[in-house]
Amino acid sequence: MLRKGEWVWVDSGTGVPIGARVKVTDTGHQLLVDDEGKEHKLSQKEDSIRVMHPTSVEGVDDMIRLGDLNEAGLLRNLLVRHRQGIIYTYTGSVLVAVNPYQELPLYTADQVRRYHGRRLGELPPHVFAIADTCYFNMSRHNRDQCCIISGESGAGKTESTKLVLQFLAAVSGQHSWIEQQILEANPILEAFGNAKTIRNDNSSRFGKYVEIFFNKDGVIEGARLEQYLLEKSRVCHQAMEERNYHIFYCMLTGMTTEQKKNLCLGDASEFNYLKRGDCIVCDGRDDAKDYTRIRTALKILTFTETHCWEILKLLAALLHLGNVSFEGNMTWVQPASLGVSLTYRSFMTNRERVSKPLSSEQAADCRDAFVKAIYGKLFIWIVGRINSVIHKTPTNGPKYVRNSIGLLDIFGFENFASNSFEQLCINFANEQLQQFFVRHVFKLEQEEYTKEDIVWKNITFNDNTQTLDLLVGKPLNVLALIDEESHFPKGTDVTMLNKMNQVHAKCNIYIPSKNTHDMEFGIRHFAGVVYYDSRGFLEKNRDTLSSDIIKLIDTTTNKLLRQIFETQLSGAQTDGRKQVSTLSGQFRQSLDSLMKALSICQPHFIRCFKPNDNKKSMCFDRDLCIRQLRYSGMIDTIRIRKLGYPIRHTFKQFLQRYRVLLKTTVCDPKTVRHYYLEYDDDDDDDKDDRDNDISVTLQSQVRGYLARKSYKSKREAVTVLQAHTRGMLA
Ligand code: AOV
Ligand code: MG
Repeated sequence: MLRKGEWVWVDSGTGVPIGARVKVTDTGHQLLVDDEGKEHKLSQKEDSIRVMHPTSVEGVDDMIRLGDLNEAGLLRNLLVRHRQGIIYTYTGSVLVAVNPYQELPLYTADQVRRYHGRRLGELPPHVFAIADTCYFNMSRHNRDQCCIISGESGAGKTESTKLVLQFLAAVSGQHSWIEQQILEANPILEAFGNAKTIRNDNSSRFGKYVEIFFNKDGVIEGARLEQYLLEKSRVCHQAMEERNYHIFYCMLTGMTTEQKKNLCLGDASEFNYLKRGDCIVCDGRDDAKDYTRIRTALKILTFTETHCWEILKLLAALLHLGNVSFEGNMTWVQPASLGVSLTYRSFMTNRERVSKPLSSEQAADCRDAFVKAIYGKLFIWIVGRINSVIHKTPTNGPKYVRNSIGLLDIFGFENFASNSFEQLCINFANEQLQQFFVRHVFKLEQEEYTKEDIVWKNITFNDNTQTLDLLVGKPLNVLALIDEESHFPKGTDVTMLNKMNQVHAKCNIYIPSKNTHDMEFGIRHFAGVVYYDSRGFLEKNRDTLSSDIIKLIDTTTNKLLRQIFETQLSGAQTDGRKQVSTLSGQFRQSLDSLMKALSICQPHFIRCFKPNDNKKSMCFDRDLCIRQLRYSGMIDTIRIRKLGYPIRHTFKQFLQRYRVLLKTTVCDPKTVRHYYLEYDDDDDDDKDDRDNDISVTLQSQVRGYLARKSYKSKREAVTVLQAHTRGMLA
């Protein structure tokens, strides 16, 4: 029989039970009101109702402590806290951060001081607590740390990254010029690499890994940026309600009339490349103000006036190119002109080089490829320049020690209505990170058991090895096949797809296309099945500029343009048909070195959650959150824990609960005290004590207790333990 006011779990119709409270109506009938305010009749479903564990009623700081250690429990814990305005929650040492979509007074200098030097779990969960743990572990153990920040678009990865960086800069406490330069790299990166999308007004369209270097005194002395896979297509095309990269709108509102006149620039609405999404202004952003901010940042990072002007000139050229249209039958006077390069394609026959005119459509594609290549190279060049300023290799000789904290802010798992080559690369990256995460959680769990002398056997965990094998592991894996076909002059998307279907037909992770007209194939990712449209794969993967365009660039006197294409130009001069590495090849390479770097660090994880799709505060979408709980690995974390020993008491709780089982002799406060002291003072003695089952269990509880809390000295530990045992057995 349920009592009035009691909390229970009821079926929500979505597979994940929802919390509900027993209410008694005026007529004396009982009914249930669930977390979303919906009323449920009691009578029919009583057998599907379970009483809620007290920890789920109010919510807990660490989800591991939930009595109801399941999806419903995790979900409700986030919900209850979200309603109280609490955005941070732990799952063990993993931080879950729910985007508040409002400014919270959580990040002041006072808060930095409050969290600095405290242990994880001592204070309410906070991104600063994770940052401080990184800093503490690095300084204490001289070990490199990394912080992996994940989540879907708009979940708060970039903001969290900035907060960790802000904290580290504050506690490393020098307010030096280099620190300032590292912080100022961000506005530049965001100007050139972020854009308004339907999911996020400031969406990063590239992945990044920032390593911050500290000297032996814990002072920041430099940093290094690595960027991954900028979305180049955005420069030429944007979906409805989306914008091109911020920098274009900023320069057009921020430059002086004089400067604009010089570059023949007007309003954003005059440029095809800026209005494809029918969205010129972005609510809540002030492009003119941002322009000033970007210029200041560029100055701090030692970009000269000339550099800046060259960049603006190049960006203006891209905008003008976007307004060029092509008609049939164009004739050109100059042979190596831009016009010829965009409207003709030359190729080698057996004997000679011939030129073929392109259709106006092909010419427009050629123009876009040119523009995308320039923007992509410009971005890489800017990152390189920033690195040359903030990343100084140590000059103090080989013995010089420095430690680092790496922050990974990378695109989350993607599954759209239509997925292409970019999604395959992004999801591949996420598979690798997922494996890294699950293995880490598994390892931690194992370490905990070893520490407590608990036998851990026969526990195997299914991770996503199979998917990774299909993608990059086994012979003729998916990425290898794509690469092979890209190098093959006659290869097309169709021949590539056929090969994949053939080779992987029997693999249950791969879903072949349905028939010969179907251009889609599917892959079972850890976060769900994604269907990829193979059209355009090879061209995107080849990522080459036509040799005509490279030749054209080689004729330019524009210094910046020559600089950003430096590698291509030098390559073109030596060997015209040199095999360039493919996009997926490059991506795999940089991902490999990222994984290598991560694997030698002690990792920390921040899982960012998006509470709803409308960028609204105080609105919690259950379905959206359960999906994120699943693919962020939170459910895996508890699954692993449940495979082992999910229930954990502190020593005190344990003793309170089981003291009745103790033999009276052991229960004598004096003996007990002596026993523990003995154990604590001399490890060799505990062999004798193992005769008694209960005392062995107790002993490992004591050890666990001592391990969990850390004390400054053994003396302190003993005193605390003494006080505890006395209190408990009194
Ligand atoms: P993302 O990096 O995860 O998305 P952002 O970090 O850009 O997401 O966050 C999106 C927006 O959410 C920000 O512009 C803020 O308005 C808001 N926000 C996030 N975290 C906080 C916070 N702690 N406090 C206040 N507001 C916050 V993407 O880059 O799109 O994957 O590609
Ligand atoms: Mg971002």
